[in-house]
Amino acid sequence: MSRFYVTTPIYYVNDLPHIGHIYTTVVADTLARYRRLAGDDVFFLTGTDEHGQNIERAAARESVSPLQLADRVVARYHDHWRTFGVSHDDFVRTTEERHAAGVRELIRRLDEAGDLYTAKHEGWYCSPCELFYTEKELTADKKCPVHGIPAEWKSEENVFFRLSKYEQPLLRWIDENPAVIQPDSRRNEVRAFVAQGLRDLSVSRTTLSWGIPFPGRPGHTVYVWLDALTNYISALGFGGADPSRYERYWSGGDTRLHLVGKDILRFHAVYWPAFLMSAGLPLPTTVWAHGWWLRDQKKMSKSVGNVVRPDDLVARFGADPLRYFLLREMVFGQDASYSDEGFIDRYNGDLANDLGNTVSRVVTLSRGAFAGGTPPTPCDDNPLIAAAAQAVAEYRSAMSELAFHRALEALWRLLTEANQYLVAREPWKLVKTEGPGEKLSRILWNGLEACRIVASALLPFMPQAAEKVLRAIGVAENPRSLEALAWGGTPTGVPLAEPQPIFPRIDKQQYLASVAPAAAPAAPKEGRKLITIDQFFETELRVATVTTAERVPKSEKLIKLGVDLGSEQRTVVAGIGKAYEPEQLLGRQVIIVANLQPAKLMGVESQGMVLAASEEGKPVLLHPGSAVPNGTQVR
Ligand code: ME8
Repeated sequence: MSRFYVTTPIYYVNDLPHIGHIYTTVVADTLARYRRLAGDDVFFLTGTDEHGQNIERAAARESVSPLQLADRVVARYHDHWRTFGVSHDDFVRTTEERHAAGVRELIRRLDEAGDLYTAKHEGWYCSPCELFYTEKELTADKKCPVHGIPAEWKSEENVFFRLSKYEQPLLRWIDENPAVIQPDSRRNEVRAFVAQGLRDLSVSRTTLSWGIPFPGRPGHTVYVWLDALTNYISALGFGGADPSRYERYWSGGDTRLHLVGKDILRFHAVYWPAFLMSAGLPLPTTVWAHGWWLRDQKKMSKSVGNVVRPDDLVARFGADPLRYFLLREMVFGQDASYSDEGFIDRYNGDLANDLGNTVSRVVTLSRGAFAGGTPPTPCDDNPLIAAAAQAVAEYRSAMSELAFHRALEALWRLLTEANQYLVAREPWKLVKTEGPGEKLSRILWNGLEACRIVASALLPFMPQAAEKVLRAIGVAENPRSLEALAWGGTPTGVPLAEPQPIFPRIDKQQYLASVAPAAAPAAPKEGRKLITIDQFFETELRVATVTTAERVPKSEKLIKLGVDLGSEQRTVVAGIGKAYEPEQLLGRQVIIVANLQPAKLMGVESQGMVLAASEEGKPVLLHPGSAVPNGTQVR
């Protein structure tokens, strides 16, 4: 049994997950589920990166402590991973003591190896990267090459790690283990970066308080990347009282796989292995860098407002179609683009039609012909057997290369073959001409069997939907091993329920219209349209105090507010959930449009509207400059 350790990056808590974060986690989950089916001893780790200046600043902006901010965001991560069926074995937070213990032990070893020294450090610093750049690495106008914002000049006394000492060992490691950095193009990039010469790395900060105190260097805090990277072993108990998991999955493991986005490859393929070399610990066996998720071919960015969050998609389709889309659409090593049209086409084409319809067609035919159940006679001699064996072989080889899109393509080829097989044999005619005999039984059983193999192989990709397919075709329990992919497992003569659409087809035009951003109001042709004061006074604006606030389920934007208008209590739904947390709103005074016709928003009736200024799409609530009685009119 092979010991297989797989990790995602730990996510910063100054942002909520978008499809880029979800992608890495879904890849790790699919792989973990697959390797468990393959019989491996799997450990799958994810978590959150909670220290650093950016998080300190984000918390200060919201007037909460960094830990309060982190707790809130971590709760959202847990919700997301539950929704997405993510089967991680552990979730590490860098604010946990077990993590700090691991960091202290790693630093002790770096120090013992003579690889730490103190010196003055000056340079151009990008705070979102938490990294010093050389002048050459900055753009011509001294901006960060990643974020495009001006770098800050910083000068401070730091602890340095002798990274330069590991230049040759790193080159040897890369050359002797050609598969250690994937894909090859990225390995070449990393190799070239190391070969051009490595400068020692500053691994402490004196200007940062929100971090782990640097052992033995009062006033210094551990550099966030040295802190963060250590999660991969601290979570396993390295440096703690019980290192058994560390011994099982890291020092004694067979595969130590880090999945990362291409932007953080250097940290994982240069700094992290150098720290481990210095500490005398085993190195990762693979660092796998994926490409970038774009939206409509453009970089996603909060300021542009085009970041794809999963909430609306999940509320409408469930999590599995998004898991499928992400894994089917991104070709390993390349960037991929999300578009609403691309998503709905995959959903309707691959899931509703190819998978859903094939399953419901054979189930309906079997029920009709064989007393509401699966056919009585199986079949071990037909062209689908070879097609299935080939699809499974391709699937397995693609999975071992982490080529998820190819694994899915192989399964979809089998679905196509099964459909062609059924169309050529016309069981719907046969049932009328020959009745439910052995021939019909074999044909329909073969159709079900192809669906069973596809659904079993899809369990790692779409755990919930694949299980539904298996139940729909009469398989009572999920397979526990890849042996289920061999021909012959569909039970004969078991009852089949009436098929329910697993992926109900969605009208594409209606869907695209429903997700399109509201058209901007047409600009008046001649000048601005002016209203009279009487027209303005038709709008009744009043001051109210928020008494209750909760998120509307399944919506990222909507918050349901109970407000006190002095003479009455009302419920108002406000689209401010991306900018405010419910608990921040309690006790606040707000301005309400009090004579608006009630409207239902995601099933909740809103009796008014809360006024907010819109700063690049981000709502900022309006309130009176000093407290006034509830119900006071605004004019
Ligand atoms: O980098 N497409 O955390 P993070 C694909 N805390 N992947 C994307 C993406 C996109 N549009 N945007 C982000 C950190 N990612 C550190 C990691 S690990 C010791 C510390 C990926 O929350 C990004 O490439 O900013 C990275 O792999 C991951 O999301 C976490 O990003």
